Parts: sequence; C-alpha cells; structure tokens
Amino acid sequence: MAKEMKTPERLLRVPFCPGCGHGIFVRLMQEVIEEKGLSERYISAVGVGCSSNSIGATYGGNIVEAHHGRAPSVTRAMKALRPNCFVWTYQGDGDAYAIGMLETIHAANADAPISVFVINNNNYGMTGGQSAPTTLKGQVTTTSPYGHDGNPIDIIPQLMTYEHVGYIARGTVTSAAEIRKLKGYIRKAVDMQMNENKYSFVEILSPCPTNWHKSPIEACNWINEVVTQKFPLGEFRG
Ligand SMILES: Cc1ncc(C[n+]2csc(CCOP(=O)(O)OP(=O)(O)O)c2C)c(N)n1
Ligand code: SF4
Ligand SMILES: [Mg+2]
Repeated sequence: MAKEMKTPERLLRVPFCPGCGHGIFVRLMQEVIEEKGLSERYISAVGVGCSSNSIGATYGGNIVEAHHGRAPSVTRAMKALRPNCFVWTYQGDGDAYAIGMLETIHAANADAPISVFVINNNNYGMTGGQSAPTTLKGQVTTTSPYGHDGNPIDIIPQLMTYEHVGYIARGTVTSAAEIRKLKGYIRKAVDMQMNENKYSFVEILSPCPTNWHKSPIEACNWINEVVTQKFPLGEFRG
C-alpha cells in the first residue's frame, strides 16, 4: 500500500488554480523531504508569485517569504548559518529570471550549497498573466495581446558555463511518467546539496491554465508540443 502523506489535509488547502503545476511540485517536494528524513531539518525561501501560496501548506521546517527575486541570496545566508539543514528556494520564472536574475546567476556562479527550484510557466501568473523573460515569441499575454515580440531566455545554457555547478535539470508535470522523472530530479538536487555541499538547480515547466486560457489538458499539450521545443527537458549536469 502506498505510504500515506502526513499532511494531506494541509496540502488540500493550497490555493492553486485547477490544473496548475505548482501544487504538483509542492507535493513532490514534501514527499522527497519526508523520504529523506528532512522534515524537521529544512529551511526554504519562497519567491513572490503563486509559489507564495504554498507557505500555509508546508510543515515542520522554516519557510520565509523572500523579497521579490532575492530567495537565492536569502538561502545562501541561511545555509551559512545552518549548514546541516536542507536549504532551498521555490520561485517562479518572473521572480528568478526578471527581478531576481542577478541572484540566480551569482548563487550558481558561487556554487552556493543551496538548491534552486523554479516553476517556469512562461508568464507572471499571480499578477494576471503578463509577459515574463520566458514568454515565447508570439505568445499572447495580457501585456502582449498581439503576440510577444521578445525572445525567451533559457537559463540552463548559462548555468552550464559554470563548470563547478553540481546538478542542473529541467522537468515537467504533464504526465505521470514526467512527474516520476521530476521527482527523481528533485531527489538528486537534494543529494547534491546534502552529500556534496554543492549548488543544484531544477526548473519545472508548469501549466498555468488560468492565464493561458486553456483547459488543463490543453495546457499540458502546449507544454509538450510547443514549450519543450524552446526549453528542452532532461538532466544537463550531475
Ligand atoms: C518589487 C515588486 N515588483 C513587482 C511585484 C509584482 N509581482 C508580484 S508576483 C510577480 C511575478 C510573478 O511571476 P512568477 O515569478 O513567474 O510567478 P508565478 O506567479 O507565475 O508562479 C510580480 C511582478 C512585486 N510584488 N514586488
Ligand atoms: S495563476 Fe497560474 S500559476 Fe498561479 S495558481 Fe493559477 S494556474 Fe497556477
Ligand atoms: Mg511564472
């Protein structure tokens, strides 16, 4: 029989929209933290965005809301003070690659022993679906009603230039198989920090059906057929 989660009722209270990928990530992270016996020994800094909604759903560890984009810097300080804790960020693509790009780059370049998890849903979800640095060329958003005319930024080729970075992967939540794969990436990111004292990074391509004006299934299909062309999935380091 599958192991029962200790906090299902709290997870059920997480206020994400139906079909959103955020809740799947929160669930996976909780499972991995439990599996690895880190329930009483983790600290995380959450970005400003729909990830902020998770704070009420997590338990046993210390969660802080970082200033917008600053979660990697906040967690670097946490790790320095609590080296035995698993320390991680949970950010959106706008948080990590727009206002927080500086922190994202410097934490990786410094090989800071933290784990960075970024939900990439190709827009600013929480504030109503504006264009983000990850918005695809031609994508319709509330700030690009005739189609976005910029080019999306893929952070992974940049992170790959830092030879010392321990683990880099991109997963998604569009099927049971992909979710299982993503859970493996999360486990490896945790291990890289806790066993090797090195930086790890996992980006998660995630549906935002509300702002994409798609059904959950259409949103997953769009990720599989279109988004992954620009943001390829897989393990790139580690
Ligand atoms: C300093 C500052 N600038 C702008 C905002 C408005 N704001 C709140 S969340 C957000 C972006 C959220 O997008 P993302 O990080 O991609 O997270 P998502 O909600 O899509 O998961 C912005 C711009 C803010 N709260 N603080
Ligand atoms: S607005 Fe988008 S990212 Fe935010 S909870 Fe709803 S579906 Fe998820
Ligand atoms: Mg986003």
